Amino acid sequence: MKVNGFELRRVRMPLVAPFETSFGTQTERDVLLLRAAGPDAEGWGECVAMGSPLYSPEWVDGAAAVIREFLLPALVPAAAALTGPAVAEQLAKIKGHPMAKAAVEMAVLDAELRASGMALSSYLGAVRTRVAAGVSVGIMSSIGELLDAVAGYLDAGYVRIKLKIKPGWDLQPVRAVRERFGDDLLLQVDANTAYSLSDARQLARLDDFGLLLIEQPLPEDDLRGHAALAALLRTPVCLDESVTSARAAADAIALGACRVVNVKPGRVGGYLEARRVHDVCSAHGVPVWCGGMLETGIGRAANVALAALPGFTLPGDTSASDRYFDRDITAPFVLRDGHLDVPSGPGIGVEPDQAALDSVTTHSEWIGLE
Ligand code: OSB
Ligand code: MG
Repeated sequence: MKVNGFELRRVRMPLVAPFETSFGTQTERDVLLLRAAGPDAEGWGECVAMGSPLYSPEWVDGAAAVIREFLLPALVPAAAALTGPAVAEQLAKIKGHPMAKAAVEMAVLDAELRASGMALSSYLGAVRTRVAAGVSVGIMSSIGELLDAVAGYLDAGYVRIKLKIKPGWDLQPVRAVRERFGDDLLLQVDANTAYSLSDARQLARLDDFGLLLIEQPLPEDDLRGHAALAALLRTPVCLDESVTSARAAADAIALGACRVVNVKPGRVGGYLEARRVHDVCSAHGVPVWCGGMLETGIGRAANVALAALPGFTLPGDTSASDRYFDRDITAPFVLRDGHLDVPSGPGIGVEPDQAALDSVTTHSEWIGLE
């Protein structure tokens, strides 16, 4: 499929409430969107890099720069006949920048699938038409505020709660949520690398609360530390930041560093590598779930398609649009009985609402592929 060029669009969307993690507080989502355009179809990609390099080394301005200066120019020789899988091949010689690469691949894959009339979910191998929705609940200024937020999400129908934790905000919020909502609540925690192995004794106290998992307690390059910690905990260790590829997932599993994996397509360089992470984990009997990066409806549509693969046996952080934004840039994803429907139209199956998109766009540029 021929691609003439890409529109890079920066959008700025206020979050419905501040989202605090161990690495910082976000009040808005500053997102980079890509539109691949060719004579046969156009397709959308969303870059999940955040405003600052606090979750991973990428950030949105840096992603825009690498896309403009290196990634799109590397596609030029293949622009007359591009496919989703060809994108990673063309970009392989450029080191790093998985989130930027993932956005480019997603836009091309979406265009290719729209041109051929196939849904991304079918292409990836989905086995479900709807996926169970969990929600990631930020660090709050008080336990009361946290309990009110969790109560609201449970009323809305979310089937699993993830609490963000950090040293000083761990046992107390977990205990409070367990006591208030009971032992049947599917509950897990995410530390975003905020602990060290010397915190093992404190983290082992979480074992009393029947958590589904503890996500990324230690730094991303500390697989041995996670393996040592996993041996000291009954709570399963899940990795997020550490799993940067299918190979990294295989290594982590072989080392005993995790029993569960959070799959984020941006973090691993795209939906095709995300499927390989899923495949490696499934081959080892390791359950996976789909993480989130506060995506707009564009990225959410693709995540929901991925989450419909057979190995995604745990509820993901694929929440409804209104958990993030007053107005999404696509038709909103809504919770029905605790689930989101997997889009069934061609490609990612959703379109941006032009008026909504224009109202949040802060910058747009066209990059032709000559
Ligand atoms: O660690 O999973 C994470 C959001 C931004 C960056 C990292 C993470 C998160 C979340 C929210 O937990 C997931 C979502 O609802 O999109
Ligand atoms: Mg995480």
